Amino acid sequence: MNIALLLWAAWGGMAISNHPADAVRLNQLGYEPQQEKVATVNEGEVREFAVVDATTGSRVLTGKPAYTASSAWSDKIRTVLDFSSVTTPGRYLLVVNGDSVAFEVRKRVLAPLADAALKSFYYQRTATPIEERYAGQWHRPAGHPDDRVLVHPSAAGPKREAGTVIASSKGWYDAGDYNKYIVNSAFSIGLMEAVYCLFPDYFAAQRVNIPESDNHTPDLLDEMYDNLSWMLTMQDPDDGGVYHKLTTPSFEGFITPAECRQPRYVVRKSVTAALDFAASLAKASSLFARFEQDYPGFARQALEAAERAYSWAEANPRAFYRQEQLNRQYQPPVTTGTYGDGNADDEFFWAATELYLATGKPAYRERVTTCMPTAFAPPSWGGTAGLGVFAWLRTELKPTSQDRARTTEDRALVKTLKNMLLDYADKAVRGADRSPFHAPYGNDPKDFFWGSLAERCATQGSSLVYAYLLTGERRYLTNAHRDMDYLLGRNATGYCYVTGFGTKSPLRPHHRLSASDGIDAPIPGFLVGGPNPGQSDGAVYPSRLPDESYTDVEGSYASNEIAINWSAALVSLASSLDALSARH
Ligand code: 9MR
Ligand code: 9MR
Repeated sequence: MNIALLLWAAWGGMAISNHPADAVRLNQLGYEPQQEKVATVNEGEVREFAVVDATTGSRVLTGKPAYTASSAWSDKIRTVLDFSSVTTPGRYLLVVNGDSVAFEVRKRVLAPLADAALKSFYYQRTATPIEERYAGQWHRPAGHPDDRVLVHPSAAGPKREAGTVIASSKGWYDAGDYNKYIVNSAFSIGLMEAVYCLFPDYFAAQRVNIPESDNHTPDLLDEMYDNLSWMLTMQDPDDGGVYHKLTTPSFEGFITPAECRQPRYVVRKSVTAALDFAASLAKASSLFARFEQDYPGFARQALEAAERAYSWAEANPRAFYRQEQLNRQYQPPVTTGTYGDGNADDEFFWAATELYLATGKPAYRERVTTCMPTAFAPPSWGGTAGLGVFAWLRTELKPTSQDRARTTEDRALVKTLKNMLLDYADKAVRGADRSPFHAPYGNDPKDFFWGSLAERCATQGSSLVYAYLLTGERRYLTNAHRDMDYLLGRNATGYCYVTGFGTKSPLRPHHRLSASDGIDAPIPGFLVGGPNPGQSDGAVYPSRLPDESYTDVEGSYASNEIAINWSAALVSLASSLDALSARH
């Protein structure tokens, strides 16, 4: 029977209208059997819907809408359908107003996404050839070797004069561009270290087919090592300070790495770079201690480097990265990404926390007290306090002999931070189940900005996972899944925002590697930045509404770029949800 006939039969002979084909918005990857299953009809009145078994054609459910909800910034009224009672694994069609959308119910439905999110880092590796047996059609020669990098005048010191040539190989390209920035690199590592600590067994079992997959170390740590080993080269051996970035003076064009000709520089040491470096390497030191076999000496080296960077930051607390100011003083001017930040309290909190947990030294503990956050916010590259909170919470959730939070004061601190996080979580989930897309994310215009799908939606989901683990209350986990549903298609544009996944996903991301490789399909597994009403890139957008300010064109770096911190946020949420579903 053809599909139209089948639907017609299933719907009881009702005429199929010429409704826009993507009116029905749902998670395009599918649903776990026990998970809440909800779709949003983007327009039109809905009286009834049906779920049909896609193989047999038999109707398994007839339902009425759960509720309608109007947008906070437009006159659009959406209708929400709940078909959670469909729990038998299989393929189905959701039929509504003559439209039909396929969906799947499957165990471990997020596993391929979690794997691909991690694998996306492999594709971003700069200095190793990306081989066909790991990368399939996206194989390519090694990119920038960075074995001859110049010390920029802004970074010169008595022992390393301007123009000194250093080696600073390996690590990941930051994003759609070809530069490497310590702040974002270390932050990305930090997010992944945090999720690793929650689910070590999950990551021990994960294989994503990278060159190191057969060694004794989990792939997640292997992948992080490529970047950590680069980070170590960004420390000035003379004073322990850390260069803010390794960059060309201006952004390269949309060419392959091999075609790039601009010189590359290490630029200015900064306090935020030093602290993010210290925090992520202190934690790496305790994680890699168990894998000496594959990475001999690294754990010790990482901790030493972390402590030196931290001391430098203590001595230079006002050394913020200010690119415009530097460009008035030094040649050549540098116009690439800034990761600028004029407040290092949150970086101090994260770094002092990880160094205290790694060493037990009282000086770090004292510093923690002086730069405590007053409220919880999901972590982002410019606001790292949340990573410090996650670190303290893991001492309660996953106590290990390596973490030294044992004193009464430490326990009291953990309790305070736990309450902060739960306070945030309760506010976040309020109203989600009456909202247009049935998610905690996306109901406030402030939810949409450069990179917000990762920096507001995915990290909110991960924060709700902590709330769930701390309390056992399922509503937090349900809401974390709802944020994932938003990312994967139940949203105002109908995009599944991860390259290579779902039925409608970004095809032209702002990504030099994808754009220059001669392959139509973008490299898979990347979460794009997403709707950004700033629209600051001169691209043509279909709408000015906050949640529809997205355009799948190469020129849209404000809405359609990819980036390692966004990939890390996807690794965090997808792996957490997949790990928890494997437990049920
Ligand atoms: O490609 C660059 C992207 O990685 C950055 O996020 C973005 C903002 O800093 O800038 C992009 O580069 C653009 C530059 O700023 C202006 N000229 C066009 C460049 C993109 O083709
Ligand atoms: O993620 C960054 C975002 O928060 C900023 O608003 C934006 C503009 O400064 O820059 C983003 O980071 C870009 C970085 O500067 C250069 N590489 C690409 C990053 C993602 O767009």
